[in-house]
Amino acid sequence: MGKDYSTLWKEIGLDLEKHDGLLNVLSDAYKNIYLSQKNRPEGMKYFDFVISEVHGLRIEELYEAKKMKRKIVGTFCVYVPEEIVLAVDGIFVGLCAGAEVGFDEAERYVPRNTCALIKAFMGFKLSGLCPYIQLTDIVVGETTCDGKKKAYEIFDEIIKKMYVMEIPNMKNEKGRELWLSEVEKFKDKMEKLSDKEITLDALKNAVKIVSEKRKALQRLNKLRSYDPSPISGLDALLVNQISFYDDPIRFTSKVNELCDELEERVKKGIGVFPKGTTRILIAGSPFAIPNWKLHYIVENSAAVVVGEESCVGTRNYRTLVDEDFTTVDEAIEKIAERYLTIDCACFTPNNERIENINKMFEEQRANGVIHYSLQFCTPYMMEAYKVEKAFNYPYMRIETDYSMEDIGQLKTRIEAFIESIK
Ligand code: BJ8
Repeated sequence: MGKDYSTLWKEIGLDLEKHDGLLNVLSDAYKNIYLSQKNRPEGMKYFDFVISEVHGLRIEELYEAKKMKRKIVGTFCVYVPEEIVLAVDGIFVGLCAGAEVGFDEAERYVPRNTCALIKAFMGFKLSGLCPYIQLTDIVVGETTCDGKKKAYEIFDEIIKKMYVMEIPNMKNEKGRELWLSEVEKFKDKMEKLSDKEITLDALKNAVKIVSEKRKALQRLNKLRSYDPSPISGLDALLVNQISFYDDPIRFTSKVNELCDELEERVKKGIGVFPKGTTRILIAGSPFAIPNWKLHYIVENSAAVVVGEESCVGTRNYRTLVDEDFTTVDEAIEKIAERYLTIDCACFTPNNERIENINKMFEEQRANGVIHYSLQFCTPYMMEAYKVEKAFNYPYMRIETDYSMEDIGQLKTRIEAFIESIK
Protein backbone atom coordinates (compact mmCIF):
# COMPACT_ATOMS: atom_id res chain seq x y z
CA MET A 1 0.00 0.00 0.00
CA GLY A 2 1.51 3.31 -1.07
CA LYS A 3 -0.47 5.68 1.13
CA ASP A 4 -0.62 5.83 4.91
CA TYR A 5 -4.20 5.10 5.98
CA SER A 6 -3.54 4.82 9.71
CA THR A 7 -5.56 7.94 10.60
CA LEU A 8 -8.58 6.54 8.75
CA TRP A 9 -8.14 3.08 10.32
CA LYS A 10 -7.91 4.62 13.77
CA GLU A 11 -10.96 6.74 13.19
CA ILE A 12 -13.08 3.73 12.20
CA GLY A 13 -11.95 1.80 15.25
CA LEU A 14 -9.37 -0.73 14.03
CA ASP A 15 -6.70 -2.10 16.32
CA LEU A 16 -3.70 -0.56 14.53
CA GLU A 17 -1.02 -2.80 15.92
CA LYS A 18 -2.84 -6.05 15.19
CA HIS A 19 -3.95 -4.68 11.83
CA ASP A 20 -0.34 -3.97 10.76
CA GLY A 21 0.51 -7.55 11.70
CA LEU A 22 -2.39 -8.88 9.63
CA LEU A 23 -1.42 -6.83 6.56
CA ASN A 24 2.16 -8.08 6.78
CA VAL A 25 1.05 -11.71 6.92
CA LEU A 26 -1.38 -11.19 4.04
CA SER A 27 1.14 -9.45 1.89
CA ASP A 28 3.68 -12.27 2.39
CA ALA A 29 1.05 -14.92 1.63
CA TYR A 30 0.01 -13.04 -1.50
CA LYS A 31 3.58 -12.81 -2.74
CA ASN A 32 4.15 -16.52 -2.16
CA ILE A 33 0.88 -17.77 -3.55
CA TYR A 34 -0.05 -15.27 -6.26
CA LEU A 35 2.96 -13.27 -7.39
CA SER A 36 5.09 -16.41 -7.70
CA GLN A 37 2.79 -17.81 -10.42
CA LYS A 38 4.25 -17.97 -13.92
CA ASN A 39 2.72 -16.60 -17.10
CA ARG A 40 -0.11 -14.62 -15.51
CA PRO A 41 -2.32 -12.49 -17.76
CA GLU A 42 -1.50 -8.77 -17.77
CA GLY A 43 -5.11 -8.08 -16.82
CA MET A 44 -4.47 -9.55 -13.35
CA LYS A 45 -2.46 -6.42 -12.50
CA TYR A 46 -5.69 -4.60 -11.68
CA PHE A 47 -6.76 -7.35 -9.28
CA ASP A 48 -3.30 -7.39 -7.66
CA PHE A 49 -3.74 -3.67 -7.14
CA VAL A 50 -7.19 -4.17 -5.58
CA ILE A 51 -5.74 -6.66 -3.14
CA SER A 52 -2.85 -4.37 -2.29
CA GLU A 53 -5.46 -1.70 -1.47
CA VAL A 54 -8.16 -3.96 -0.01
CA HIS A 55 -7.95 -2.17 3.35
CA GLY A 56 -6.81 1.12 1.80
CA LEU A 57 -8.29 2.74 -1.27
CA ARG A 58 -11.55 0.75 -1.21
CA ILE A 59 -12.06 1.64 2.45
CA GLU A 60 -11.41 5.27 1.64
CA GLU A 61 -14.01 5.06 -1.14
CA LEU A 62 -16.58 3.63 1.27
CA TYR A 63 -15.73 6.23 3.86
CA GLU A 64 -16.25 9.04 1.32
CA ALA A 65 -19.50 7.44 0.11
CA LYS A 66 -20.78 7.40 3.69
CA LYS A 67 -20.10 11.10 3.97
CA MET A 68 -22.36 11.55 0.95
CA LYS A 69 -25.06 9.67 2.92
CA ARG A 70 -24.82 6.51 0.85
CA LYS A 71 -25.54 3.38 2.91
CA ILE A 72 -23.06 0.52 3.25
CA VAL A 73 -24.76 -2.87 3.41
CA GLY A 74 -22.71 -5.83 4.66
CA THR A 75 -23.76 -9.36 3.76
CA PHE A 76 -22.71 -12.98 4.24
CA CYS A 77 -24.63 -14.81 1.59
CA VAL A 78 -25.41 -14.75 -2.13
CA TYR A 79 -29.16 -14.87 -1.35
CA VAL A 80 -29.16 -11.20 -0.33
CA PRO A 81 -30.37 -9.30 -3.42
CA GLU A 82 -27.66 -6.86 -4.44
CA GLU A 83 -30.04 -5.17 -6.93
CA ILE A 84 -32.20 -3.80 -4.10
CA VAL A 85 -29.19 -2.32 -2.34
CA LEU A 86 -28.02 -0.63 -5.55
CA ALA A 87 -31.54 0.65 -6.24
CA VAL A 88 -31.23 2.93 -3.17
CA ASP A 89 -27.71 3.93 -4.26
CA GLY A 90 -26.29 1.78 -1.47
CA ILE A 91 -22.98 -0.10 -1.53
CA PHE A 92 -23.00 -3.86 -1.19
CA VAL A 93 -20.05 -5.59 0.50
CA GLY A 94 -19.43 -9.23 1.33
CA LEU A 95 -18.20 -9.73 4.89
CA CYS A 96 -17.35 -13.44 4.87
CA ALA A 97 -13.79 -13.99 5.98
CA GLY A 98 -11.39 -16.70 4.93
CA ALA A 99 -8.55 -16.58 7.45
CA GLU A 100 -7.96 -17.96 10.92
CA VAL A 101 -8.10 -14.60 12.67
CA GLY A 102 -9.58 -13.84 16.10
CA PHE A 103 -10.68 -17.45 16.65
CA ASP A 104 -9.85 -17.29 20.38
CA GLU A 105 -12.13 -14.27 20.73
CA ALA A 106 -14.86 -15.89 18.60
CA GLU A 107 -14.74 -19.07 20.69
CA ARG A 108 -15.79 -17.05 23.72
CA TYR A 109 -19.17 -16.75 21.97
CA VAL A 110 -19.58 -19.79 19.71
CA PRO A 111 -18.55 -23.44 20.16
CA ARG A 112 -15.11 -24.48 19.07
CA ASN A 113 -16.69 -26.90 16.58
CA THR A 114 -18.19 -24.12 14.47
CA CYS A 115 -17.34 -23.71 10.81
CA ALA A 116 -14.30 -21.53 10.16
CA LEU A 117 -16.24 -19.07 8.02
CA ILE A 118 -18.46 -18.15 10.98
CA LYS A 119 -15.62 -18.00 13.47
CA ALA A 120 -13.66 -15.82 11.05
CA PHE A 121 -16.33 -13.16 10.52
CA MET A 122 -16.84 -12.96 14.27
CA GLY A 123 -13.11 -13.07 14.92
CA PHE A 124 -12.32 -10.26 12.49
CA LYS A 125 -14.84 -8.02 14.19
CA LEU A 126 -13.94 -8.98 17.76
CA SER A 127 -10.26 -8.38 17.18
CA GLY A 128 -10.85 -5.01 15.49
CA LEU A 129 -9.44 -6.08 12.13
CA CYS A 130 -12.24 -5.66 9.60
CA PRO A 131 -12.60 -2.13 8.23
CA TYR A 132 -15.60 -3.18 6.11
CA ILE A 133 -17.75 -4.18 9.05
CA GLN A 134 -16.82 -0.97 10.84
CA LEU A 135 -18.23 1.06 7.94
CA THR A 136 -21.50 -0.81 7.48
CA ASP A 137 -24.82 0.83 8.28
CA ILE A 138 -26.56 -2.51 8.37
CA VAL A 139 -25.43 -6.14 8.26
CA VAL A 140 -27.81 -8.52 6.53
CA GLY A 141 -27.86 -12.15 7.57
CA GLU A 142 -30.07 -15.02 6.42
CA THR A 143 -31.51 -18.20 7.85
CA THR A 144 -29.43 -20.62 5.81
CA CYS A 145 -27.41 -23.04 7.92
CA ASP A 146 -28.01 -23.44 11.67
CA GLY A 147 -24.52 -22.20 12.48
CA LYS A 148 -25.06 -18.90 10.73
CA LYS A 149 -28.53 -18.18 12.01
CA LYS A 150 -27.60 -18.81 15.63
CA ALA A 151 -24.33 -16.91 15.25
CA TYR A 152 -26.27 -13.89 13.94
CA GLU A 153 -28.25 -13.74 17.19
CA ILE A 154 -24.99 -13.46 19.09
CA PHE A 155 -23.38 -11.19 16.52
CA ASP A 156 -26.24 -8.75 16.86
CA GLU A 157 -25.46 -8.35 20.55
CA ILE A 158 -21.99 -7.23 19.48
CA ILE A 159 -22.68 -5.06 16.44
CA LYS A 160 -26.32 -4.06 17.06
CA LYS A 161 -27.14 -3.66 13.38
CA MET A 162 -28.14 -7.11 12.14
CA TYR A 163 -31.11 -7.64 9.88
CA VAL A 164 -31.98 -11.25 9.06
CA MET A 165 -33.83 -12.45 5.96
CA GLU A 166 -35.78 -15.67 6.32
CA ILE A 167 -34.82 -18.20 3.65
CA PRO A 168 -37.26 -21.08 3.22
CA ASN A 169 -36.03 -24.66 3.58
CA MET A 170 -37.96 -25.88 0.54
CA LYS A 171 -38.64 -24.40 -2.89
CA ASN A 172 -42.31 -25.31 -2.94
CA GLU A 173 -45.20 -22.88 -3.34
CA LYS A 174 -45.21 -21.91 0.33
CA GLY A 175 -41.44 -21.47 0.26
CA ARG A 176 -41.71 -19.22 -2.80
CA GLU A 177 -44.40 -17.08 -1.16
CA LEU A 178 -42.34 -16.74 1.97
CA TRP A 179 -39.27 -15.75 -0.01
CA LEU A 180 -41.13 -13.17 -2.08
CA SER A 181 -42.49 -11.56 1.08
CA GLU A 182 -38.96 -11.51 2.53
CA VAL A 183 -37.61 -9.75 -0.57
CA GLU A 184 -40.46 -7.22 -0.33
CA LYS A 185 -39.66 -6.64 3.33
CA PHE A 186 -36.01 -6.18 2.45
CA LYS A 187 -36.98 -3.55 -0.12
CA ASP A 188 -38.96 -1.69 2.58
CA LYS A 189 -36.02 -1.94 4.94
CA MET A 190 -33.62 -0.50 2.38
CA GLU A 191 -36.02 2.32 1.57
CA LYS A 192 -36.32 3.21 5.24
CA LEU A 193 -32.60 2.99 5.84
CA SER A 194 -31.74 5.22 2.89
CA ASP A 195 -34.81 7.42 3.09
CA LYS A 196 -35.34 6.83 -0.63
CA GLU A 197 -38.21 5.31 -2.49
CA ILE A 198 -37.23 2.59 -4.95
CA THR A 199 -38.36 3.53 -8.45
CA LEU A 200 -38.74 1.40 -11.55
CA ASP A 201 -35.85 3.21 -13.23
CA ALA A 202 -33.59 2.67 -10.23
CA LEU A 203 -34.42 -1.04 -10.26
CA LYS A 204 -33.87 -1.36 -14.00
CA ASN A 205 -30.50 0.30 -13.66
CA ALA A 206 -29.53 -1.85 -10.64
CA VAL A 207 -30.56 -5.08 -12.38
CA LYS A 208 -28.49 -4.08 -15.40
CA ILE A 209 -25.39 -3.35 -13.32
CA VAL A 210 -25.56 -6.65 -11.43
CA SER A 211 -26.40 -8.67 -14.55
CA GLU A 212 -23.45 -7.15 -16.43
CA LYS A 213 -21.21 -8.17 -13.54
CA ARG A 214 -22.61 -11.71 -13.59
CA LYS A 215 -22.22 -11.91 -17.37
CA ALA A 216 -18.57 -10.89 -17.10
CA LEU A 217 -18.00 -13.64 -14.52
CA GLN A 218 -19.81 -16.14 -16.76
CA ARG A 219 -17.54 -15.09 -19.61
CA LEU A 220 -14.46 -15.64 -17.45
CA ASN A 221 -15.75 -19.04 -16.40
CA LYS A 222 -16.33 -20.06 -20.01
CA LEU A 223 -12.79 -19.13 -20.97
CA ARG A 224 -11.54 -21.59 -18.38
CA SER A 225 -13.11 -24.41 -20.37
CA TYR A 226 -10.32 -24.25 -22.96
CA ASP A 227 -7.32 -26.48 -22.88
CA PRO A 228 -4.80 -25.07 -22.10
CA SER A 229 -6.64 -22.88 -19.61
CA PRO A 230 -5.66 -19.24 -20.27
CA ILE A 231 -5.83 -18.39 -16.57
CA SER A 232 -5.00 -20.24 -13.38
CA GLY A 233 -7.70 -21.33 -10.96
CA LEU A 234 -6.02 -19.22 -8.30
CA ASP A 235 -6.36 -16.07 -10.40
CA ALA A 236 -9.95 -16.82 -11.39
CA LEU A 237 -10.78 -17.46 -7.74
CA LEU A 238 -9.29 -14.10 -6.80
CA VAL A 239 -11.46 -12.31 -9.38
CA ASN A 240 -14.52 -14.04 -7.92
CA GLN A 241 -13.54 -13.08 -4.39
CA ILE A 242 -13.04 -9.45 -5.39
CA SER A 243 -16.51 -9.40 -6.98
CA PHE A 244 -17.90 -9.09 -3.42
CA TYR A 245 -15.95 -5.93 -2.58
CA ASP A 246 -15.19 -3.84 -5.61
CA ASP A 247 -17.30 -1.17 -7.24
CA PRO A 248 -19.50 -3.28 -9.58
CA ILE A 249 -19.21 -1.10 -12.70
CA ARG A 250 -15.43 -0.74 -12.48
CA PHE A 251 -15.09 -4.43 -11.62
CA THR A 252 -17.15 -5.50 -14.64
CA SER A 253 -15.11 -3.44 -17.03
CA LYS A 254 -11.84 -4.86 -15.62
CA VAL A 255 -13.12 -8.46 -15.85
CA ASN A 256 -14.15 -7.86 -19.45
CA GLU A 257 -10.71 -6.40 -20.24
CA LEU A 258 -9.16 -9.49 -18.68
CA CYS A 259 -11.46 -11.71 -20.76
CA ASP A 260 -10.47 -9.87 -23.98
CA GLU A 261 -6.87 -10.77 -23.20
CA LEU A 262 -7.80 -14.37 -22.34
CA GLU A 263 -9.65 -14.71 -25.65
CA GLU A 264 -6.45 -13.69 -27.44
CA ARG A 265 -4.54 -16.26 -25.41
CA VAL A 266 -7.06 -18.93 -26.36
CA LYS A 267 -6.70 -18.04 -30.07
CA LYS A 268 -2.93 -18.36 -29.80
CA GLY A 269 -3.10 -21.49 -27.66
CA ILE A 270 -1.37 -19.79 -24.72
CA GLY A 271 -2.11 -21.27 -21.32
CA VAL A 272 -0.82 -21.01 -17.78
CA PHE A 273 -0.17 -24.73 -17.67
CA PRO A 274 0.68 -27.04 -20.58
CA LYS A 275 -2.10 -28.43 -22.75
CA GLY A 276 -3.33 -31.71 -21.32
CA THR A 277 -2.79 -30.71 -17.67
CA THR A 278 -5.30 -32.54 -15.43
CA ARG A 279 -8.40 -30.38 -14.96
CA ILE A 280 -10.15 -30.20 -11.59
CA LEU A 281 -13.60 -28.90 -10.74
CA ILE A 282 -14.08 -27.90 -7.10
CA ALA A 283 -17.59 -28.13 -5.64
CA GLY A 284 -18.90 -27.23 -2.22
CA SER A 285 -18.54 -24.63 0.56
CA PRO A 286 -17.55 -21.05 -0.29
CA PHE A 287 -13.97 -19.71 -0.46
CA ALA A 288 -14.04 -16.40 1.37
CA ILE A 289 -11.01 -14.21 0.79
CA PRO A 290 -8.11 -14.97 1.57
CA ASN A 291 -8.85 -18.69 1.56
CA TRP A 292 -6.60 -19.84 -1.32
CA LYS A 293 -5.42 -23.07 0.31
CA LEU A 294 -7.11 -25.71 -1.82
CA HIS A 295 -6.43 -24.03 -5.18
CA TYR A 296 -2.83 -23.53 -4.17
CA ILE A 297 -2.41 -27.21 -3.32
CA VAL A 298 -4.12 -28.42 -6.52
CA GLU A 299 -2.17 -26.09 -8.78
CA ASN A 300 1.09 -27.11 -7.15
CA SER A 301 0.26 -30.76 -7.76
CA ALA A 302 0.41 -30.77 -11.57
CA ALA A 303 -3.27 -29.89 -12.12
CA VAL A 304 -5.34 -26.81 -12.90
CA VAL A 305 -8.63 -25.75 -11.28
CA VAL A 306 -11.12 -25.04 -14.06
CA GLY A 307 -14.19 -24.10 -12.06
CA GLU A 308 -15.71 -23.50 -8.65
CA GLU A 309 -19.21 -24.81 -8.03
CA SER A 310 -19.40 -22.54 -5.02
CA CYS A 311 -20.91 -19.27 -3.83
CA VAL A 312 -17.55 -17.73 -4.59
CA GLY A 313 -18.02 -19.16 -8.05
CA THR A 314 -20.94 -20.19 -10.22
CA ARG A 315 -23.63 -20.09 -7.50
CA ASN A 316 -23.06 -16.34 -7.43
CA TYR A 317 -23.49 -15.74 -11.17
CA ARG A 318 -25.03 -18.76 -12.90
CA THR A 319 -28.44 -17.14 -13.41
CA LEU A 320 -29.59 -13.60 -14.22
CA VAL A 321 -32.67 -11.61 -13.25
CA ASP A 322 -35.24 -11.60 -16.06
CA GLU A 323 -35.24 -7.94 -17.17
CA ASP A 324 -38.71 -8.13 -18.66
CA PHE A 325 -40.63 -6.14 -16.03
CA THR A 326 -42.63 -2.93 -16.20
CA THR A 327 -43.54 -2.21 -12.57
CA VAL A 328 -41.66 -2.16 -9.29
CA ASP A 329 -43.72 -5.09 -8.00
CA GLU A 330 -42.95 -7.14 -11.07
CA ALA A 331 -39.26 -6.34 -10.72
CA ILE A 332 -39.27 -7.52 -7.11
CA GLU A 333 -40.96 -10.76 -8.19
CA LYS A 334 -38.35 -11.35 -10.90
CA ILE A 335 -35.56 -10.63 -8.44
CA ALA A 336 -37.04 -13.04 -5.88
CA GLU A 337 -37.41 -15.71 -8.57
CA ARG A 338 -33.81 -15.42 -9.67
CA TYR A 339 -32.41 -15.71 -6.15
CA LEU A 340 -34.40 -18.86 -5.56
CA THR A 341 -32.56 -20.54 -8.43
CA ILE A 342 -29.45 -20.63 -6.21
CA ASP A 343 -28.81 -24.22 -5.21
CA CYS A 344 -27.35 -23.95 -1.73
CA ALA A 345 -27.13 -27.21 0.22
CA CYS A 346 -29.25 -25.64 2.95
CA PHE A 347 -32.32 -26.46 0.77
CA THR A 348 -34.07 -29.78 0.77
CA PRO A 349 -34.35 -31.45 -1.62
CA ASN A 350 -31.54 -29.88 -3.61
CA ASN A 351 -31.31 -32.10 -6.67
CA GLU A 352 -30.65 -29.23 -9.04
CA ARG A 353 -27.22 -28.81 -7.46
CA ILE A 354 -26.29 -32.30 -8.60
CA GLU A 355 -27.50 -31.52 -12.12
CA ASN A 356 -25.54 -28.26 -12.08
CA ILE A 357 -22.34 -29.97 -10.99
CA ASN A 358 -22.75 -32.54 -13.75
CA LYS A 359 -23.33 -29.84 -16.35
CA MET A 360 -20.39 -27.86 -15.14
CA PHE A 361 -18.16 -30.92 -15.18
CA GLU A 362 -18.99 -31.36 -18.90
CA GLU A 363 -18.81 -27.68 -19.83
CA GLN A 364 -15.49 -27.03 -18.10
CA ARG A 365 -14.09 -30.27 -19.57
CA ALA A 366 -12.99 -31.36 -16.11
CA ASN A 367 -11.26 -34.65 -15.44
CA GLY A 368 -12.17 -34.94 -11.78
CA VAL A 369 -14.13 -33.34 -8.96
CA ILE A 370 -12.93 -32.40 -5.51
CA HIS A 371 -15.89 -31.98 -3.19
CA TYR A 372 -14.80 -29.48 -0.60
CA SER A 373 -16.55 -28.86 2.72
CA LEU A 374 -15.45 -26.65 5.52
CA GLN A 375 -15.28 -28.70 8.69
CA PHE A 376 -18.57 -28.53 10.61
CA CYS A 377 -20.41 -27.29 7.50
CA THR A 378 -23.16 -29.88 7.80
CA PRO A 379 -25.14 -28.97 4.63
CA TYR A 380 -22.19 -29.52 2.28
CA MET A 381 -20.64 -32.38 4.24
CA MET A 382 -23.97 -34.22 4.04
CA GLU A 383 -24.61 -33.41 0.40
CA ALA A 384 -21.19 -34.78 -0.59
CA TYR A 385 -22.73 -38.24 -0.27
CA LYS A 386 -25.40 -37.53 -2.89
CA VAL A 387 -22.95 -35.88 -5.26
CA GLU A 388 -20.63 -38.87 -5.02
CA LYS A 389 -23.46 -41.33 -5.51
CA ALA A 390 -24.92 -39.55 -8.53
CA PHE A 391 -21.90 -39.72 -10.83
CA ASN A 392 -19.31 -41.96 -12.12
CA TYR A 393 -16.33 -39.67 -12.53
CA PRO A 394 -13.10 -39.37 -10.58
CA TYR A 395 -14.17 -37.86 -7.30
CA MET A 396 -12.65 -37.11 -3.95
CA ARG A 397 -14.09 -35.53 -0.88
CA ILE A 398 -12.20 -33.34 1.52
CA GLU A 399 -13.09 -31.58 4.73
CA THR A 400 -10.77 -28.89 5.95
CA ASP A 401 -10.63 -25.50 7.60
CA TYR A 402 -8.48 -22.37 7.41
CA SER A 403 -5.51 -23.73 9.35
CA MET A 404 -2.28 -24.72 7.63
CA GLU A 405 -1.82 -27.78 9.80
CA ASP A 406 -3.28 -30.26 7.33
CA ILE A 407 -1.56 -28.90 4.22
CA GLY A 408 0.95 -31.77 4.04
CA GLN A 409 -1.73 -34.42 4.47
CA LEU A 410 -4.04 -32.76 1.92
CA LYS A 411 -1.24 -32.44 -0.59
CA THR A 412 -0.48 -36.14 -0.33
CA ARG A 413 -4.14 -37.07 -0.86
CA ILE A 414 -4.66 -34.62 -3.71
CA GLU A 415 -1.49 -35.67 -5.50
CA ALA A 416 -2.57 -39.31 -5.28
CA PHE A 417 -6.00 -38.36 -6.66
CA ILE A 418 -4.52 -36.42 -9.57
CA GLU A 419 -2.12 -39.25 -10.29
CA SER A 420 -5.05 -41.71 -10.34
CA ILE A 421 -6.87 -39.56 -12.94
CA LYS A 422 -3.86 -39.50 -15.21
S1 BJ8 B 1 -25.85 -19.75 -0.39
S2 BJ8 B 1 -23.19 -21.74 0.94
S3 BJ8 B 1 -23.17 -18.15 1.04
S4 BJ8 B 1 -25.39 -20.08 3.08
S5 BJ8 B 1 -19.67 -22.83 5.16
S6 BJ8 B 1 -21.65 -20.69 7.16
S7 BJ8 B 1 -23.21 -23.09 4.94
S8 BJ8 B 1 -21.55 -24.06 7.91
S9 BJ8 B 1 -21.71 -20.06 3.70
FE1 BJ8 B 1 -23.30 -20.02 2.34
FE2 BJ8 B 1 -25.29 -18.59 1.40
FE3 BJ8 B 1 -25.34 -21.25 1.20
FE4 BJ8 B 1 -23.67 -19.86 -0.23
FE5 BJ8 B 1 -22.93 -22.51 7.10
FE6 BJ8 B 1 -21.41 -24.14 5.67
FE7 BJ8 B 1 -20.26 -22.38 7.28
FE8 BJ8 B 1 -21.59 -21.61 5.08
